[in-house]
Amino acid sequence: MSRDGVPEETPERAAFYKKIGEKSLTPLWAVMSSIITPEPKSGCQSHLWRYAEAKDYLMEAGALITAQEAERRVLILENPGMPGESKITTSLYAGLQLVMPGEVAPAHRHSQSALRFVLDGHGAHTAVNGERTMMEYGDFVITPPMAWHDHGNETDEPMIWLDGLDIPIVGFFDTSFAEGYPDDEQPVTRITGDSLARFGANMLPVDYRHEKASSPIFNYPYARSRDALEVMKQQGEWDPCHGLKLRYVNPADGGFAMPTMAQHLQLLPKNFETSRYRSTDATVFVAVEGGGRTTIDGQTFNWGPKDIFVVPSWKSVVHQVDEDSVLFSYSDRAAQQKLGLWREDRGNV
Ligand code: 1HN
Repeated sequence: MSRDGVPEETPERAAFYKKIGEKSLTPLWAVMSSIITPEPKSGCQSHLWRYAEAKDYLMEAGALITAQEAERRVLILENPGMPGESKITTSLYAGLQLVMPGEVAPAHRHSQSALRFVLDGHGAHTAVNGERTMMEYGDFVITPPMAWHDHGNETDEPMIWLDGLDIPIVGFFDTSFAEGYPDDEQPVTRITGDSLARFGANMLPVDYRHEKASSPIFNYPYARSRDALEVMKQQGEWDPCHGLKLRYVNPADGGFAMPTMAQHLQLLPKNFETSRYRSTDATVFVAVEGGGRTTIDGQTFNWGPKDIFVVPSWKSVVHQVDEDSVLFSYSDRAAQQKLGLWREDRGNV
């Protein structure tokens, strides 16, 4: 046995591997230690994207191509450890999308789930299944699998948000379907605010039967989530690893808002330092308010509002903040928990 756990390759063995290779057969013992690792071993690297810098490039893209021509004018946040793969983590995609005043990103649908987290502008809309929602800073908006969706900006300011999709997961299962809508925009058939009224008031329509895998709410307004954290803050019960951390839920079943992706919003009070924490769900963080630094596996990243950073699977994380700070995050925890794969390590706290 050589040092990497792979049995030595003798000339006889090499000849044998070559011979059976022609028959689409290959020896497990030559690859076993690289496919079954004692701990997660990922190509995903820790990385931070400074929003101001990315926004400058996105605005430059705004002058190069219209939303109409691009279908979606997006700069992908591509993990430097996996170039060319359109991935921010092994299982997830992230991008920054720009919709200029007067533009429409045409209606389409696909089997990938999408989330939006609003970063710039206010009052542009996204339409999902016949209902429009106006988007404001920090709003978390979902597009369920195979739901028609289009975006439009009738304001006089550019609108920018972070897109998070489960593209690599859907690709892994070879289950991608997509189609365009015959018109740029789908007909508006429901009033704005309808889904939040029906499902977002701690109540459900009397005969509602929950059959879909995604939440019936498609905009979780930041104002509401932020207020909840502010009230909880007064109680002063801090989790050592997370500060105050809330999970976005599907109100119909208490599960995650989306079938594959989990989202959270957390508040870390001024001068808080979290305890070392790691979990198997590689996580994308967006700084919403405040400022501080996050140390991932010994490497420190300073961040301020709108900066985006990624923590790979099973790497330890410590956040330190200089002022009250809010972080939005998303990961594939929803999928991992359904499959019985998710693990965390809180140290001893
Ligand atoms: C998509 O549908 C949107 O609807 C954004 O805004 C990004 C990336 C890949 C595939 C579909 C959107 C996307 C996407």
